[in-house]
Amino acid sequence: MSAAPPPPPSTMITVAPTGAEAIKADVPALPTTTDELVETAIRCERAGAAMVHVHIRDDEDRPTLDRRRLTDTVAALREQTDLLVQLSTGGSVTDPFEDRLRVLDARPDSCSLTMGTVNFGDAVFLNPWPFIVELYQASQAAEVVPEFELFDLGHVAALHRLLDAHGLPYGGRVHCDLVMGVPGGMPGTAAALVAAVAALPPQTTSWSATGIGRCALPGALAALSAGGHLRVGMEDTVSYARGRPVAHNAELVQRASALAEVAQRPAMSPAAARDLLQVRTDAAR
Ligand code: KMH
Ligand code: ZN
Repeated sequence: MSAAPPPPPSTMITVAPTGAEAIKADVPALPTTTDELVETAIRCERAGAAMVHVHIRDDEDRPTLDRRRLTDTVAALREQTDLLVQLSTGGSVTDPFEDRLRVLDARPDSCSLTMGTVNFGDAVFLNPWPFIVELYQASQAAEVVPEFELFDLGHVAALHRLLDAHGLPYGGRVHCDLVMGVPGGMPGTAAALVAAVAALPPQTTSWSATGIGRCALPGALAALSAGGHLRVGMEDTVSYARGRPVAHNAELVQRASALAEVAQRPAMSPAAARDLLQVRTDAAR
């Protein structure tokens, strides 16, 4: 176990605007079409986001990993914004491993890579070790920078094992996201965050935190105070405050930006985030 890296001078804000779980009919503000996603990305970039974590939907607003649609979405986001584009390889809990691996064919800057299986509400988010290794090696070959999604302390231990056995990611940086408050994963508390950060592998160069549901705000405050970056968005919470639905993802980014400013670690530009994560330069502007 190692000490956490020193607090960075600025904060990378990732927006996760859609996810695979919320249903458009229940949450009309959820961006599900490409046009809605691009409009969201533009507004979130203006509000301080540096990266967008993308799940796409089909014409009926259902989660999909359709390769053509993923490729077109990456292109549309690159054309209209400077944001780093991170594609989810988690998809939805029903997506087959084969489709999750093929996400890399869409050539994003970054991809999520979850470090273990976790109960996910009433479902199970499956990430067996052989799949983790295959996805990791595919990300190295495709020159896509992974963001290691850690839902539990066991996932932190699995990251030690992965890096020890298979070396550093493409680009040489190790960026983690602590996902806290999923029913089945670690709780969204400062104590859990501190324990997870203390257990991160020594190769870790940056980390962020994501609080699910009512853990969104406490998670962000704990992350800022412990030197982490932030992920916010309607994938993680559809409530801005008790009884007040999120009207637009940009509201959550604005709030994260304001908190980062108060913490004297203002929001980082996409260019600075490219440098932080060492994403491929042919994908950069
Ligand atoms: N939708 C969850 C089952 C990821 O994007 O990699 C998985 C998830 C994590 O959202
Ligand atoms: Zn996701």
